[in-house]
Amino acid sequence: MEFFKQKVSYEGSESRNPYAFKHYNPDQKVAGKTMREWLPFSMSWWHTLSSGGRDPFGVETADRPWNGLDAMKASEMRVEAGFEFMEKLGVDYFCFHDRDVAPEAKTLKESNSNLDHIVDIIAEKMKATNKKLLWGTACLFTNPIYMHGASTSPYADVFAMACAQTKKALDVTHKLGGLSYVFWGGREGYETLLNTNMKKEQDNLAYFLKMAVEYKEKIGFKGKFLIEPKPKEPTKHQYDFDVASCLEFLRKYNLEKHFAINVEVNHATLAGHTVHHEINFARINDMWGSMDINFGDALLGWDTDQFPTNIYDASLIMYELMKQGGFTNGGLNFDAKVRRPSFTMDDLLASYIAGMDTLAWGLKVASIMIEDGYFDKNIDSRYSSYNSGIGAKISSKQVSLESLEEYALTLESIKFESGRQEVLEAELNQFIWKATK
Ligand code: XUL
Ligand code: CO
Repeated sequence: MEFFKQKVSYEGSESRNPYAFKHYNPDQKVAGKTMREWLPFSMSWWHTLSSGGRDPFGVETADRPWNGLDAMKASEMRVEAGFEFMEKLGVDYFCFHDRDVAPEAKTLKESNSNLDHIVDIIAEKMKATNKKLLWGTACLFTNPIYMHGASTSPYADVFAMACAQTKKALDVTHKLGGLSYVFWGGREGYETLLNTNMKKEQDNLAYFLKMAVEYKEKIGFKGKFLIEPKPKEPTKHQYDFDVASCLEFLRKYNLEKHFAINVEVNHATLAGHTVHHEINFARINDMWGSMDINFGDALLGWDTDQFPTNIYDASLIMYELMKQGGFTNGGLNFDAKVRRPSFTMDDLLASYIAGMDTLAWGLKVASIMIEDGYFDKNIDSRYSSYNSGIGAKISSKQVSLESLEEYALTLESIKFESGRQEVLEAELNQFIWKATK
């Protein structure tokens, strides 16, 4: 059975074919590396294969060949479709939660055996196609037992179940050679402090992560552990609010050297940050590990998980990625879903093409920005007062409040220059324009 209409190829920026790349040309070199190397794209199993477009007001709309099949048969068919999808698009990686790939059963034992069955099929497919696992994770949020939290549940039995499920998800991620393993604390947060012991919950969350680190070392899993921040949804207060609060948490519990951050664009938006802020903050702290590359909607206050088509943000994301020199254990995972009315199989293909093209175009913009050096030069000159005189002494930490008071008392005026924000933003537009030519 063939699931998707055609193999997607690069036709150049003049093409009007929705099933062709206009910017993503995998073998094209950008700043010494191919686009394919800069952009380790990953298919999210859950949004691409498992989700059907259900929302709080209506059932699934997606027209999928596995609709109505027995759950295990549907899971097997999804494997076929997923690998054909990656092949046709030229996507090298995929990501999954344990429960996206195989159905959850009544007992953990049965769920584990369902998972083993599908993972064996995935392993065969990986061998045959050379596709790789970017990361695996455990779904610690859909099962009703997690209604009060998983590792932060007030119920010790639930804590145990969360640990058991994580152990198994780590085993299969290790078996499939995952580059990383993600912890997104979907239910790790709270609604009201009137029924919550926040200290106990945070201590338990840290203990859970510590045991995962120990188990990782025990089984010899070489992948990176990633924390994915999100400020709210499903709970009102999520413990992994944003990059800064995750870092603070990891440092408090001495876990930081075992983790990096998986930054998700829409989660940054929900935290009231730009994604540029979040990745820059992770990068300057040597903690930027990977990226979930969906975008939100400026008018909606929830996680809409849309495919990235905003070239302005894509350019800034790629600017940070190039400054980091690329990813080592990370990639660009399309944690994005088609809109509910985009219900056909071909919509999946067209949406990934739109997202991949936007990021490839952003990469071209970023390489021109870096080569030109305009923004770096501007920032260097803005801070140049720290290069000589009193500034040099401050930079080399040779001052005190007393010596600075002595200096400040002699100051007659301070020389300022314009911040030129509007000029800089217009310049970014020019780089975007240059990259289209
Ligand atoms: C939810 C979300 C998750 C994580 C993995 O908002 O982003 O899909 O990426 O659990
Ligand atoms: Co995500």
